[in-house]
Amino acid sequence: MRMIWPRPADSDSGATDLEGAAKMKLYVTYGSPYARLARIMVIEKALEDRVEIIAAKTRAPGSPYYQINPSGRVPYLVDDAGVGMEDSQLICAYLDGLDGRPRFHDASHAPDWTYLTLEFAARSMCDGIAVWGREVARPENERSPTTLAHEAARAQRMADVFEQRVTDPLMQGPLRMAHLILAIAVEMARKRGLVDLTAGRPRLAVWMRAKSDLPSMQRTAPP
Ligand SMILES: N[C@@H](CCC(=O)N[C@@H](CS)C(=O)NCC(=O)O)C(=O)O
Repeated sequence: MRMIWPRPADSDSGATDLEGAAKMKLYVTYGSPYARLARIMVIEKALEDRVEIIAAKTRAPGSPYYQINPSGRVPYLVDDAGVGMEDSQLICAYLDGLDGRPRFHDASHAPDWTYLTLEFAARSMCDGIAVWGREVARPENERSPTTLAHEAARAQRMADVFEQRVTDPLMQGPLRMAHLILAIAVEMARKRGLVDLTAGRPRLAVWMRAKSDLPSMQRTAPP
């Protein structure tokens, strides 16, 4: 995969591994759930020697990070050829496919719509909780109670959906993106003080315990 995006100015001075090959660079913030997905992928795919994790300064006027990724968002991956790409969905698929044996993504050309509906429902839930987290991080007088209530209610409805769906074999089998996204969404809701979405949802609670115990989840837990 090659994306058309200007190479960052510092791509020639990148860190190198023992063989002298340029390392990929993954720009993150440690509180970002989307960056966490990419960090989990680095661990799950044993890419830690090939990917340097770099903390980016986001949401800061004039941040030097904007020279690297003009959108200013994380995660952002600069591959070993200096080509940059953004969005957790793209970056996770790219990292997962590097060894030609993707585990978290379907390598076949026939989409599994049943699975994908679960993945995108989890992504929708995660997006809503991220909006809630951003809103609550604003100064109190800038927060929108309407947005907070809207996202809090969405999170509850989606948790109800997954209370029903986590027993589906697609949510029980080997780890896939849908599992990672749902797990980081539920953890984010609890960690940021929205709510423990597993409370009163016994199936989701059991499912979450197993996911939270994964080494890649533990090692990427937000501060
Ligand atoms: N759809 C994107 C969302 C990325 C995103 O929203 N990242 C947030 C952090 S959670 C960010 O970088 N915000 C900084 C900004 O908006 O300037 C993805 O999946 O990577």
